[in-house]
Amino acid sequence: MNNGDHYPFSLKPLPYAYGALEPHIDAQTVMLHHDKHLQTYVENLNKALMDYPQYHNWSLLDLVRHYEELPAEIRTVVRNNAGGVYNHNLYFDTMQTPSGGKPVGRLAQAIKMSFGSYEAFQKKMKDASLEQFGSGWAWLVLSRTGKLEIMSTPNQDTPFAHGACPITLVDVWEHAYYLKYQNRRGEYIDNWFPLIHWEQAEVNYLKCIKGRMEREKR
Ligand code: MN3
Repeated sequence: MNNGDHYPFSLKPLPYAYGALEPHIDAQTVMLHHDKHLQTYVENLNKALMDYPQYHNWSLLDLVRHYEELPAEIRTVVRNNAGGVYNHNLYFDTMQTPSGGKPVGRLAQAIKMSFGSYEAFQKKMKDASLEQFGSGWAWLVLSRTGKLEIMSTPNQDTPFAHGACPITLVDVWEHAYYLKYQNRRGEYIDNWFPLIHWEQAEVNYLKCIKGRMEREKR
């Protein structure tokens, strides 16, 4: 049985309607981003793995974290496309209808402790988004040393390569915002903050902490 988390991968449905993120992100952008861009990553990942049955039981996370163990001829294409699928699934899942919500639970405390305030977190996140040259992502992560950090990655790379665990993320590829914001990436980031699904981010955070504790026990 394929629970969807190994080859052949399929497009994870959007957890909301295309228009759910309006007016911050328009329905057409969400539709193209999910149904076309993400679909292409899914298809290219499956194509890359097709002739390598020994990896057909690897989960998406296995592929994202351990692509370096793959044969050289598919390493880069899996790095880009498994990363593309993983990053977009997390991105779409960690947004919701604009609520103006703020961080909750233990994550709220950790943000306050690490950055001083929610506003200081926003500034750092926006800076990282603007400083990422070309295509990539900005992330709130739990670092290797167990601290909250902001980072950016190019292309479809993930924080796992740096020993960090993702909590929330924003897509700064132009396809994520160009229709509505053209070259104004900063304005898009400002409009992304009210979309953050903080309850989901808290779930991601607690999962990161648990994973870290389990690794330390070993
Ligand atoms: Mn994208």
